[in-house]
Order: sequence, then structure tokens, then C-alpha cells
Amino acid sequence: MLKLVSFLFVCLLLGFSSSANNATAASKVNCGESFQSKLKEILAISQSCPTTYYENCCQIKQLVSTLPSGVYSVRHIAGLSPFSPNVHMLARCDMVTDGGGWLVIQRRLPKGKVNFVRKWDDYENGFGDLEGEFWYGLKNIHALTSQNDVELRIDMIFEDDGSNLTWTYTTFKVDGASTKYKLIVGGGKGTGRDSFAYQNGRMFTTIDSDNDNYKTNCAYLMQAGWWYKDCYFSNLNGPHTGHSKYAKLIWNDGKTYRGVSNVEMKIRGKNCEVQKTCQL
Ligand SMILES: *[C@@H]1O[C@H](CO)[C@@H](O)[C@H](O)[C@H]1NC(C)=O
Ligand SMILES: *[C@@H]1O[C@H](CO)[C@@H](O)[C@H](O)[C@H]1NC(C)=O
Ligand SMILES: [Ca+2]
Repeated sequence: MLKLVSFLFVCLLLGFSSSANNATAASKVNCGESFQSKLKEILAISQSCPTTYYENCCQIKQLVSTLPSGVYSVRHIAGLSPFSPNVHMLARCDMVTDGGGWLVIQRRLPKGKVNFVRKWDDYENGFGDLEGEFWYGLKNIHALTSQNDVELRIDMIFEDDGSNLTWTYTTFKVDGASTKYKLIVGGGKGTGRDSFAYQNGRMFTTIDSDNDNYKTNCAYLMQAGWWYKDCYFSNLNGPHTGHSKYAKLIWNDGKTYRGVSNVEMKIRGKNCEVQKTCQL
């Protein structure tokens, strides 16, 4: 299971604004300081008063533009916890790509060892390791994409020649459990075939829950969970080593199905204004 460690914090520091969006207290952090001490101070402040600081990857990036990509505590997603909004959960943030501030919802690494052939419950709740390969969970992705308009970015590296491909989407939503987490994606920009948009409008299918158009179960055939139609042009949760040509981590680039070694699917609020230089 994904280590979505949730913990209840009580903000003990007086004098901090209660507004989650107000970074006034952060003015303590001085741009002139070295990166390491700045980082230490941010982490210390955030642990005693996280509600003020760790709203999402974008706000963390806004706070200190030099923070590295990695695992951070973010404000708990509305609706998922009785303790909301004071409960926090962990998320992987990409703080580098195109200005940073991205929350990573799926990640694959070369020869990764995490098993992605999983049942519905696991795809719903998330699994893997935020420092390695993981799936952030349909419940979480639904919550994150329904409370805020987000853009989606998919970064991939191909197995055959190590070249990379990026697709970006101006629309990305994952509907709720009642529609089997239907995919709504549009505004794709990239090179070659838009192999993710092909899955648009499809429900999610896993080995034990067949919601695809094909006569048998695409998840079983392709060894993953995905928004299969009949079945796919992309299979980003597929196994690194296929036991058949198509039951594999794959992307169709318009010419052919190509094995993929690295993937990150990441989202960022459209209202996220990433500051590229430290302005605290
Ligand atoms: C942030 O806090 C400062 C100082 O308390 C206040 O002047 C300002 O209006 C607040 N901004 C927001 C967006 O709440
Ligand atoms: C992607 O490929 C381009 C062109 O070869 C290269 O400049 C860039 O560094 C690559 N990016 C990544 C993340 O590998
Ligand atoms: Ca089917």
C-alpha cells in the first residue's frame, strides 16, 4: 500500500495567519541565506504549522523556489478524511519541470520492481512507494481534479533509444467512483499520436473489474489497470517486461507501439503561478 501517512497536526505557533494562502510568516525566510539553512527553516516551520504552508506542491514551490523534487506533506484532500482540513498526506512534487509545482500521480522507473497488476481496491486507494514507482490512487486523483482545474503533463522516456516525449493537457479530470472513475481529458499538445486522449471518456478497468469495451478484460490482457477502451494506445501502468507484445508499459507514437522505461504523470492547478525566482 502507498504510504499515505496521515497525521493530525495542531498548530501551536501563535501569530501565524490562519489563512492557508497567506505566506506572510514565510517572510522570516530570507533569500540571502544559503539553500541548506533555508530548507531547514522551511521544514521546521512546516512541521509545527503545516496548514499554513503545505497546501499543495505549487504553494510549496512558491514558498521556496529552490526546493528540490521529492516527497512533501500536503494539505489533506477535502472529503477524504474526517479530520480535514488539518490532516496532511504525503505527495511527490516535481519542483523542476517547467517551473515546478507539479503533484505526481503516477511514476515508473527503469526496471522498477513494484507490481502494477493489481485489483480494484489497490488502484482506487493507491500503491507503491513515493520515492520509487507508485500509483497515487483514483480516489485521490478524483479529489484533486474535481476541487481545482488542473493541467496534466506526461513525461516519458522510450526504452529503445532513450529519447523523451512530453504530452500536456489543458483538461484533465477523473470522475468519481459511481462512474468507475471515468477519464475526461482534452487539449492535448505533444508530438505524434495523442495516445492518452484515445482513452478519453472511458471508465477504469482492473483485472477484477471489467468496464472496458472489449469482449474480454483489457486489464487482464494488458496486465495493468487503465482507462481501457478496446483496448488502448497507451498502457502506462503496464509491466516493464511484457509477457506478450502488448502486455507491456507502452505508448503508441503514431508509427508504432514503443516500450517506455520512465514515466511521470503529474498535475498542477491552472491557477498556480510558479515564481521562478525567490521573492520571499
Ligand atoms: C495576509 O496577512 C497579512 C498580515 O496579517 C494581511 O495584511 C493580508 O491581508 C493577508 N492576505 C491574505 C490574502 O489573507
Ligand atoms: C529530452 O530530450 C531532449 C532532446 O534530446 C534533451 O535536450 C532533454 O534533456 C531531454 N530531457 C530529459 C528529461 O531527458
Ligand atoms: Ca471487456
